[in-house]
Amino acid sequence: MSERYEETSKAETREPEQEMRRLTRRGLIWAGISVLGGGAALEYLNRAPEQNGLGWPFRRALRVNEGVWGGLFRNTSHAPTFDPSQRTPARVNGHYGLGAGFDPAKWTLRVENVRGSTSPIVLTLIDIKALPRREFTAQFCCIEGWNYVVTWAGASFRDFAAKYMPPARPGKSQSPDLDDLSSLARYVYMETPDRGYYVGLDMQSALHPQTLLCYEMNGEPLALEHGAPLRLAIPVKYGVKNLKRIGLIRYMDEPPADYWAERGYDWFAGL
Ligand SMILES: Nc1nc2c(c(=O)[nH]1)N[C@H]1C(S)=C(S)[C@@H](COP(=O)(O)O)O[C@H]1N2
Ligand SMILES: [Mo]
Repeated sequence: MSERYEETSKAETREPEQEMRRLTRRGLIWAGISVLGGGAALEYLNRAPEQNGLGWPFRRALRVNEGVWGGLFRNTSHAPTFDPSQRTPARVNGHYGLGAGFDPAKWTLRVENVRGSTSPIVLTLIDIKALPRREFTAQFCCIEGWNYVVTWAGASFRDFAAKYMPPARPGKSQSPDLDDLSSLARYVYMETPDRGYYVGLDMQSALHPQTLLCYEMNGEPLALEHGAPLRLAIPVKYGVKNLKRIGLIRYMDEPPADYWAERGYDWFAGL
């Protein structure tokens, strides 16, 4: 049974206020870059000394954006969705944490800090597939500048979190309401079974209705190179956050480690 994602053509129906917010967000990115002004600046950027692998003016723009994006981002704005006929050929990128010698048949998912549970929970794909199946077609964007349009299917992280609840934030009541973000642990950390790749997510983005624990891609079971048996599909973030081969999900209140943030990229990595 397929519960199709019903938010098609959000672009046309967007509220003016949302549209404004989106434009503001875009504007801030470009403002950050254009402060330096024009082509000469671009050439300068290319020659700027590297700091964590990025020229420092980029680092600085990213740091500013990180600050404003979290505040501007709302769960009410969706990544645009497409008709499956608009799919474009998928690419494979990023093999960290996807070493050989992995047996998807023996895979389990470990979940730490679930509310009301004193020890980690161990799940299988059967548990994930027991949650409602969600499917939608969206653009997948790598920060390297390429993208593809892809149909994802899986369980929404939101449904997962409703069953395996994040803990209450220290000092807050045990409200079962996932919309009451201020009462929940702030972050979600995910890593591959071998810990070779890992991402940190803000709780709001994790609970975004389009964030999927994904086991199908373009109508087929997920291929190993795309993260079988379970990957994250989070279209409100750049590709880097779409962790392939999830081995662990950990609710956290401290900012989690993040593979590419440690190497100079924006921790938030929102689109
Ligand atoms: N385990 C793992 N997941 C990963 C990566 C990786 O190196 N290892 N790379 C990320 C990046 S940068 C991109 S663009 C996407 C690419 O996903 P795809 O190969 O399914 O297109 O995977 C993301 N998830
Ligand atoms: Mo990427």
